[in-house]
Amino acid sequence: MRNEGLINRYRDYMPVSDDTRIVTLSEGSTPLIPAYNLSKAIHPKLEIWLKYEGLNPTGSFKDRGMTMAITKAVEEGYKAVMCASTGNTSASAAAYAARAGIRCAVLIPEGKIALGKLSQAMIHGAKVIQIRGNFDEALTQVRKICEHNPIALVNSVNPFRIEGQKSGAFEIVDDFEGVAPDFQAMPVGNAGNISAYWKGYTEYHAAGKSKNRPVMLGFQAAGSAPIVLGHPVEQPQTFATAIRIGNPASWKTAEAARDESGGLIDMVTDDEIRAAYQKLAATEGVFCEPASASGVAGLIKLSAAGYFDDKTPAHSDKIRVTCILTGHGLKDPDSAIASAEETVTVDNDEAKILDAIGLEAVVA
Ligand code: AN7
Repeated sequence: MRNEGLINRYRDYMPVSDDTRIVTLSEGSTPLIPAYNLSKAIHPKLEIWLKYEGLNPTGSFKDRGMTMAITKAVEEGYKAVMCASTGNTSASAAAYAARAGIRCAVLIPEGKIALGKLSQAMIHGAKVIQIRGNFDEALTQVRKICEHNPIALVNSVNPFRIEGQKSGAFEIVDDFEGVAPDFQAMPVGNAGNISAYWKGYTEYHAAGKSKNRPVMLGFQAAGSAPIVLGHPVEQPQTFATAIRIGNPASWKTAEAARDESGGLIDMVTDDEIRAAYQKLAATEGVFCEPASASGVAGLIKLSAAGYFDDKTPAHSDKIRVTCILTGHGLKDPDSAIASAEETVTVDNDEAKILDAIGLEAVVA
């Protein structure tokens, strides 16, 4: 069946009417991939599933929120939208605004967004403005501008973004035929997505569509971990630029998701994120961007600390965990190249090529 987008798929749960003109790029319905090798490597009881959000139309989960936010902006008569972004929101806003035929301006921290994301915002025709400042400062500025001008704010402080993004939880429960996973691990940046997933799981549970709700495990980068530290971080740092955020807008709702689910929000170092990023690509064939690997990095950290040892559920001998891989690896080719073995260059000669391959080691 053709994918008509997540608003149509989950219409009963979305704030639209029969008259709403839906702006969609056939987002959502992304694959849920079993991670056999990772599961085995991390903990004998874990059954890890990867929700590959990089396969959304602009390569990240942001499209779930953006189809809803742009649909409503058009319905409300806006001719322009604006956002602050660490990259993916700007790429998604630019694409959906282009499709809707409205204007888009994005404010990004100068030099701190991945190349693929920048190229997307540019080619979709957004006005791309780099500021000398970080994401948090950009968001403060955009909120002010949108308050005083006829421009719709499409960051996740826009409640329609959360409505769209909650569909990720519906899809997971539908894939598992009416049960939520025992745990869900995911990155936390501005904290909209963990809030949205919890809302989705909660609504589906209340509607009788899901037997249970998962324990939510959120992970910030250690250099950008305001929720873990309990205070904003003025100069957030991490190579996972998507989550280089020091003062998350959805801080309170993320804490509520954590506490109501009996979960936690912890931090992982850049080294831990990089190791998980490489492992996903090299042992599962799944290429996500660095920030997206922080959920897997978190699972590795928790497992090593014995967190899962007493968590086997009564209904199964396995602990089922979903990891939300929020963005595609191609978003950030620089990080991939910097994290992988260097290429080699040799003459076009069979013996030299075999030597470079190290054939004996390969076929042994
Ligand atoms: C790949 O694009 O904030 O906790 O401006 O791009 O909902 O913020 C991106 C965030 C995780 C964190 N993974 O999600 C932006 C932006 C990826 C991301 C997050 C982001 P939230």
